[in-house]
Amino acid sequence: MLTLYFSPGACSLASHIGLEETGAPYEAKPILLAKQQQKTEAYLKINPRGKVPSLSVDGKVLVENTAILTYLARRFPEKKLMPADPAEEARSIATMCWFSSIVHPSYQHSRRPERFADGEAAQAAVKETGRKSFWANCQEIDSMFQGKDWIMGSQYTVVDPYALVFYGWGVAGGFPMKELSAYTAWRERMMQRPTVRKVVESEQNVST
Ligand SMILES: N[C@@H](CCC(=O)N[C@@H](CS)C(=O)NCC(=O)O)C(=O)O
Repeated sequence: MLTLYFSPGACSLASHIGLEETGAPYEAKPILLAKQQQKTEAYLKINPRGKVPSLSVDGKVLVENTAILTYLARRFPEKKLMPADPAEEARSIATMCWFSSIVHPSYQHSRRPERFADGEAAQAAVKETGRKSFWANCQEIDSMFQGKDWIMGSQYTVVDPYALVFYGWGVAGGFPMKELSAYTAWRERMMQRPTVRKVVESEQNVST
């Protein structure tokens, strides 16, 4: 049994779409960050770090989008969600590591500076630096789509749903995402996939 713990609009969207792409039956359980449900005793038993996503596989819990998405691609090889070539697979994993270690934190700095510095002036500086870095990262993602259908090339992979998270955050954060023409055209391609649309709509319908 596969159970995904997610919060609407959070980075768990990547694993949620990845799971939907497998075609396997699964249960999606909302953990509402807005209501601090990630800090409840019950959820901390599932993921002691109090983060989403978590994927329970027959009771064994996997965390971190990069690990979950790699696991799903490997477990369902017939869905071809990762390149078969080992070097291309490594490039895909490296891109997800960059998302997780650089792009995601840059957005966090811009949205939650109080987590990284004390005092108004320091927080304003963290926020400003975060906004600049996040925008530079989005521009880099845009350049990765130039001349390609999907982020890793001609094959749709689990890296694509991860890239969708940052487009959504960019829109929510008031960044001029439409200026990023390749990223925007790819987002439209993503939204034409029934799997992606289904998950995005299902997350929008969760009452928060
Ligand atoms: N690198 C982790 C990041 C997980 C993470 O930070 N998730 C956020 C949501 S985007 C979260 O659960 N935040 C709750 C909190 O920090 O209290 C991953 O990709 O899974």
